[in-house]
Amino acid sequence: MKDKKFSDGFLWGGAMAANQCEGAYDIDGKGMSIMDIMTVGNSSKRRRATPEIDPQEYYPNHRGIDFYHKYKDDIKLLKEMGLKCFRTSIAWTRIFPKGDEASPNEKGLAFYDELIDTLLANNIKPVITISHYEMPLYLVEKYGGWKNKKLIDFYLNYCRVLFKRYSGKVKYWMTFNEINSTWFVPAISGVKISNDDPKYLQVKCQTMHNLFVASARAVQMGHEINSNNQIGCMVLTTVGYPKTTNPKDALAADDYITRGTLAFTDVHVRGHYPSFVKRMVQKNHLELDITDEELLDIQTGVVDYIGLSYYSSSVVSSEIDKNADSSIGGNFSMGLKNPYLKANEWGWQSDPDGFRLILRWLGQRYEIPLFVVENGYGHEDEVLSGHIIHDDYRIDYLRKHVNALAEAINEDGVDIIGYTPWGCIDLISASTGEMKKRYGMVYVDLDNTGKGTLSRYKKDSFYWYQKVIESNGGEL
Ligand code: BGP
Repeated sequence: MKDKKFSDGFLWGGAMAANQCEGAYDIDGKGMSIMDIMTVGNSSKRRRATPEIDPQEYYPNHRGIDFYHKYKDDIKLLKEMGLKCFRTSIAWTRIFPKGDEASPNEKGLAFYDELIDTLLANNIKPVITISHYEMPLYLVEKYGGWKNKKLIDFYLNYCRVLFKRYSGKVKYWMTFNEINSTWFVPAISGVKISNDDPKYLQVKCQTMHNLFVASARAVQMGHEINSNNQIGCMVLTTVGYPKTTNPKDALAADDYITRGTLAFTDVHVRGHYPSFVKRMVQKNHLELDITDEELLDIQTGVVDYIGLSYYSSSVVSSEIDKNADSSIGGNFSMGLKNPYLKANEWGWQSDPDGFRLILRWLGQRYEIPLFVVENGYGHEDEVLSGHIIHDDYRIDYLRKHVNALAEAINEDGVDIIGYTPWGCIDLISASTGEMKKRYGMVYVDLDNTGKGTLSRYKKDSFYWYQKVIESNGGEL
């Protein structure tokens, strides 16, 4: 690996999200966000959104890993690991508790003032996701979520506060975490509609359009407030391999990536809807509220870079597979098992070659910088006496993925500016609400039932990643 080179200034980092780490869900004026009412599903491993709060349920996000109170010590650990940057989100509901207020909550801002200043004092660049599944619950209850255009202005008010307040302190921003997740699960953007509703497609398309307009206007605003700002989109990526050499499977696999991911980056990067989306709207006679001014804004507010998450790949078939056992996991897009790959306990298949494919596809299609802002391996860890955690399975996953990253840069010529593995400190899993699905290089003493001291312990991967950063990817 000695010949694998990363540029000076490559942004080695780690990533977290406010709703999965901060806890302190109702203090200092914070309002309720949709993630605050996600409960751990009893019957399945997936979480579900409940309209009512049931006090009998355990709400892991309410406590998180108490990053809200422990961030100073946590940043010391990130510094010790050598991180150049740290990605987190700002909880919208700390700044605008209901979402539609005219002025922000100063106490909420004060927390992020200190967090950002502490990062900067430790030479760690903050990378900020403006919205990571944390929309105010009130905007769902009163306005019906992102299907309502009024949310565009509420979101822009929130963005204006952040861009002004952190101008010159935060350079890297992302408008919406995994914007394509709303296509798979509209509820993530506060839109309640069942998929057998005749209006399902129309409502989903309108919701996506509203998000695209909000994102494009935020990009323009961020550039106007500080021309040094680098503002990216963020998409969930995964590869779907054709199940057989049947050309129909190749078409299905192409649909999987094109309609599941590239349609979204196309809008963000090229500034217009791809032709197949326009055809879909026409063919289905969708009545969408789209103005010329909005289309112009989408065209003007193109992003500076593509932020992406990548965890696993799957297999796609043109036929409906009736064998339930063959389906595998992933947060939003599912697929079939791949006999060549190993999966973790949650069915996420490790595939570094798939990672390289994604980097090639995005790099070659758009020729703008990529920023890998999520990648990692969810696994239960065993703590041995002396708080030792031998997570060689995690190191193996990360090593192979960093290798793929190096190859995408050095062999394929893709411009990649940084890598922030997910959940660098263990946090609450987004899909399951569990604590045992750990990604961190730092262990947090907390179990699935909320018991634990919240102490932090360094895993073997901590020391491994420290060396990777120190050698700028030379030692893997
Ligand atoms: C992404 C989300 C993250 C994160 C990650 C891992 O989809 O952006 O918030 O949680 O997936 O997923 P999980 O926590 O469900 O294992």
